[in-house]
Amino acid sequence: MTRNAGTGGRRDWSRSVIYQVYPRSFSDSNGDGIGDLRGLTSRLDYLSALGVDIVWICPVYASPNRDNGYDISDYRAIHPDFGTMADFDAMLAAMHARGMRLMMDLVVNHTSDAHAWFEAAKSSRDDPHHDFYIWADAAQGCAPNNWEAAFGGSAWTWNAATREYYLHLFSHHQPDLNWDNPRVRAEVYALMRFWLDKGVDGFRMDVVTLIAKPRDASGRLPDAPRTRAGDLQPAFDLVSNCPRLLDYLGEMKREVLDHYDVVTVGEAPGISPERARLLTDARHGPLDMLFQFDHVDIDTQPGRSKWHLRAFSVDALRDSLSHWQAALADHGWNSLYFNNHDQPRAVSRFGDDVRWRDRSAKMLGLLLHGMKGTPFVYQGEELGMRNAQFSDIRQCRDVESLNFYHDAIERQGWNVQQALHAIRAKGRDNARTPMRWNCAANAGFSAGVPWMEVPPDDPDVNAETEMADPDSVFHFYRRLIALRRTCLALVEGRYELLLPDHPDVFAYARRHAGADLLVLCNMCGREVAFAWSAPAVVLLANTDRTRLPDQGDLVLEPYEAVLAVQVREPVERAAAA
Ligand code: TEU
Ligand code: CA
Repeated sequence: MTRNAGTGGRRDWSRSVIYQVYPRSFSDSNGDGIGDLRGLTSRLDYLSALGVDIVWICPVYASPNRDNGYDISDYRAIHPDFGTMADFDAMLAAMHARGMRLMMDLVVNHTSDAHAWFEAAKSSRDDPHHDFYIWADAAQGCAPNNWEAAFGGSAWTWNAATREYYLHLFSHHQPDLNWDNPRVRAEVYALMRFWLDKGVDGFRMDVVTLIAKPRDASGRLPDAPRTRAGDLQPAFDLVSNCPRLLDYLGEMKREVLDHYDVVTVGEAPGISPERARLLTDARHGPLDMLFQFDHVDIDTQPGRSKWHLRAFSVDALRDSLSHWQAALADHGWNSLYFNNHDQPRAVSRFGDDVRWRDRSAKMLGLLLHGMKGTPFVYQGEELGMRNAQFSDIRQCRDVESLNFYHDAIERQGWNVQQALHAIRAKGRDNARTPMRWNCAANAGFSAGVPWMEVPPDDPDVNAETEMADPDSVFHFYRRLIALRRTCLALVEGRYELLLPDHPDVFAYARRHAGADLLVLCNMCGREVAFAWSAPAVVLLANTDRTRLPDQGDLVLEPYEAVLAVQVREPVERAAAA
């Protein structure tokens, strides 16, 4: 996985499929109800069977867990909940022994307010660590600007000891680091080298596009534009397009990334396709790929917070994903995801998790893995795990949902059911219920009381049952992942949208010298018929279809998904008939 910096070559990870583990909810080895590193290590054969080769683990560093580990108090220590550094080393060795690579979560836009740097910084304006963070005087007795925090309230909190505000784009327990300070950058590069020297193979960089803050001529952080709905977006759009971001990531590339075999994915809320192409251009870009957010905002009312729901439409999803396929077609590289620890389960969001759970989960997998980019599979997605159906706020653990619930009811006039309805649809806890391993108590996740309830889901939605069923979502994902290893058209084929106006079918081709692949996905629970005239042989489908007709109507079953190779020559046509 050597960086081909400057050659324009695509690293070998472009055939990889990356599996995301939320360690707290993956597998508990010691019965304390919390997933841990030994538990994860015990499940590596399962990941090998699925066929993934890079594993991204969410943060396992020392943390007060105000945001479940995205508030780090010591970057070089393992949180005791997850085990010891020896457990980490054993897990890494076990992954490498299976030909797997480990991607760690690098959270350096902010630290925990319990980090020694912040403990010192907040004590005095003269402390050597004071300018590791972003401070500003009050403006007419109020916060320095109108930025709001992603978890509610102002992005500024008053610090009495130094009589000034500090910035936190997330919770007030997560003070933003001052990347304008070269000492901060040097500390980050040193901690990156610490993990890379231990053999870590990659980084997922948490909100990396937010690290550089825009300042006006007077050095002030300017107000963010208010949206027409009046719901001020966190200043993500303003911040993520700050010019100095390219300087800082370019320095990180020169100082660290170019000296190791490392794969990087930057989490990029607010990023534009143009800047994404710049950041991930294999010829000179500092990062290998990015997580953009456009397609996971399509069911949010424009300009409002994610809790203001809007019906999902195939048009919106197709436009969003096709736009990014086109934007990064020649330079830059897409990550491909529907699920992660911050998003509701896609089968509940874009499929039908009651009547067509199995088939719509497979359809969404094929829709995503058929595209150009690197697919990410989030734990349980390969089983068709769905949202948790929370009925009481006490079932939730996420700071974002808890803050929203209380603010909506106490300040915005929502009632309990309205707030719970929004949390059932968009709450991050939907993705954080324990992984389902078997039919035993707690789905085999823990012998103790899990930190989050295991929803009373379908008893057959679990790894053991699905590994024994060749027609399961698990084996469908396994076949999808295997195809990416052998089918060059899937890796390099040019994306071409088909049926651009169909209200229910998302269809596209992947044009390649070796073969033209066709992906057809019916994204609704009804049969759909449309004219079709491209004979093809089916490679993979979530039904028993084997061919596509060379003329006449094609009828897709509810949530049917097909990956096929288009038949090109007359002689092939005859064979396919
Ligand atoms: O998420 C950044 C981010 O944009 C999320 O806040 C997302 O927009 C929101 O959760 C959608 O509901 C990263 C991590 O993935 C997230 O878990 C952390 O809470 C956040 O950064 C702060 O580190
Ligand atoms: Ca445990």
